[in-house]
Amino acid sequence: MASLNPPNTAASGTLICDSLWTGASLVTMQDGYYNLIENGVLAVKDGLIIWLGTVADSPEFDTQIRHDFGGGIVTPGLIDCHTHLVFGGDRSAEFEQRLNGVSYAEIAAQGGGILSTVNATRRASHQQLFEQARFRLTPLLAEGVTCVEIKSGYGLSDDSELKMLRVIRELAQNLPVRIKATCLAAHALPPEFKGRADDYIAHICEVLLPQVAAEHLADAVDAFCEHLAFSPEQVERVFQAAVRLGLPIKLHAEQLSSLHGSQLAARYGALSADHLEYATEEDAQVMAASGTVAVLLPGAFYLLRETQRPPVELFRKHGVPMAVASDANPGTSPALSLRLMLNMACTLFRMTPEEALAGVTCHAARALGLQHTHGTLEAGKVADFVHWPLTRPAELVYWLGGQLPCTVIYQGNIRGDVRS
Ligand code: DI6
Ligand code: FE
Repeated sequence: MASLNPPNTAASGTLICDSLWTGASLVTMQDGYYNLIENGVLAVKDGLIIWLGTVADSPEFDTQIRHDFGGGIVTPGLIDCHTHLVFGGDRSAEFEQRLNGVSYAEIAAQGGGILSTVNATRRASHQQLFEQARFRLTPLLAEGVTCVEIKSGYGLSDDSELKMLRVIRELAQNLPVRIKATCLAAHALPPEFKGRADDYIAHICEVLLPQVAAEHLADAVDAFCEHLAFSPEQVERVFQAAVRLGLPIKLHAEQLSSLHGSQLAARYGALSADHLEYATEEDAQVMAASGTVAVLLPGAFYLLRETQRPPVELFRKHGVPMAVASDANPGTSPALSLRLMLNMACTLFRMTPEEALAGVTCHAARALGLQHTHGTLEAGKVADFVHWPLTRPAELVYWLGGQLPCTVIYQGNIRGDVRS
């Protein structure tokens, strides 16, 4: 006979769970707002949140583990939805050159920039790339990141792009963090295809992407739509191939100039368009209509000493969800702190602390297609959450680095020292 009780409820009305978390305020981030539950209760079963609310509303719980936080706040696990964490070498020498007055475009034209990282990445072994990326992930994890996206795009040959994507998959298997892999083969023109950008695009569409899809090595496809990278027409061919293969799309758009790549991406139902310093009101309207997330990257803006801010007011006006990410990469954003990006999103881009926090939780989840399982504290979602020794959520954004979380709960369990 079918039970009259929901599956986790004993006959007495007691809720059966694996662990119960009490004694802190819950910053749920539901619908993009703090939606604070003071002195909250959070019940976890099978790695999912099965109940949350106030002490007053709590049912009886039958649980093995009771954890009293003794104060502080709890947020969803932080999500860094745009990174390039797998790469060989570093570009501190170029950083120095730029400070001596050489522009990013000039460095790229001299064969530096992205291509110098491509050379270093091609030379590096799978194991070297894995170890270096793990080393860079450590500080992100230490500050409460439970989900991260990592792009390829420094290989630019079949072997090297596949090597990068396999490294990303291996990181996902070995580290206590949810990792989404994105194929960014259309990041720059490889030297082998100099003067033949259309041929490289055709190669990506006809050879590389089908192989990536066949081996399930990527969760999305990205491209760099810019004068010094690929045109909207070329990007559209990549999108068509991605659609044929059933892969979601993302796009680096309007970072240095306005080519309306963000509109193109939105018309293809992209998960996100990223950077967007030069986005227009029409771009924002088309993105809003398709639910494409605007991923804002203050690290690259800061490092390039950009002066054109992304049109946050227009995204707000038209209801475009805004995410914030590190863009961690060796050239334009050697950023290994998402907390710092939160502060920079407010000081440089004029986002509010609540918007910035939504940008690394619920809207970041949406930018990865994970909005139904991640990004907020809600019953039914994965139990990724972070306990902070802070009194107000805005404190997370206000401090420039500093205080680390007390406890990170990943898939329902306390995450130990990520360095071991
Ligand atoms: N935009 C960026 O800021 C990075 N890639 C991109 O498409 C820069 C990557 C690099 O310079 O290595
Ligand atoms: Fe990027």
